[in-house]
Amino acid sequence: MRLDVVTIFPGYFDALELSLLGKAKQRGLIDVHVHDLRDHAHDKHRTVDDTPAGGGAGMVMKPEPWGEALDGVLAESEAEPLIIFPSPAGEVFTQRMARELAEEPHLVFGCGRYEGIDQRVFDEYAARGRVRLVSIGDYILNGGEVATIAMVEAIARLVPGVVGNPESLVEESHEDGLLEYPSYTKPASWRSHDVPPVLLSGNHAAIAAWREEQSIERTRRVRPELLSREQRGESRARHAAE
Ligand code: 6GU
Repeated sequence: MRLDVVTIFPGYFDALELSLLGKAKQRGLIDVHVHDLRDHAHDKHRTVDDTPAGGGAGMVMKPEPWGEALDGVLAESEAEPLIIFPSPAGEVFTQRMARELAEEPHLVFGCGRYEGIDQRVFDEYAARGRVRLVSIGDYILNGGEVATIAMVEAIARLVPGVVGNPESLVEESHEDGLLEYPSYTKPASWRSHDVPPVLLSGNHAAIAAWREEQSIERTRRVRPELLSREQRGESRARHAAE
């Protein structure tokens, strides 16, 4: 999978050299190219922002550097890349979206700062190809860089070969729509907290049933909106009465 990132802070993406993703890069499973947007600003101060049309607070990213940077990335692409603009105004990133994006041969992330990017940049690339605005949740970050790192990590670990044991991918939180059950290791007793006896029983069916129950209970407590009506234990009659 090829990944291109356009940003005014390339240093954020040094984090992709670490751990599993760094190894995946070394092994050629993911090919990451980070581009400094300021290389496409040609005035003395390498300006990438300007005051908003119509007035108001903050600054808006100018279209010309974005156009030059993205044209360069697209010209080098052998696929039809999907361009993702991280934005709190976008659709919410989920494990389902990560699975979908892990199938793409080429993703381009355009990291905006300030109050955002001139709307014509989105319009231009949406007219020429595929563009998605994507948010990582309902809170505000200073720019798209941290959101991009989160998305790249979630997507890249689903690329075949990146995670050594693919079985470890299937039992995780969100893969089956539930939160993960609690995990334990040795010793069996630590500071008078015990590993639940069922996990030491050797009874694989009982262990699977306990984990399922723990997953549902945890989800009901923390994220009830993830459960279906049946899993929440609500009757049709109660819903009809609401
Ligand atoms: Cl993708 N960008 C910014 N700036 N803030 C966010 C976000 C993205 N997702 C959640 N908050």
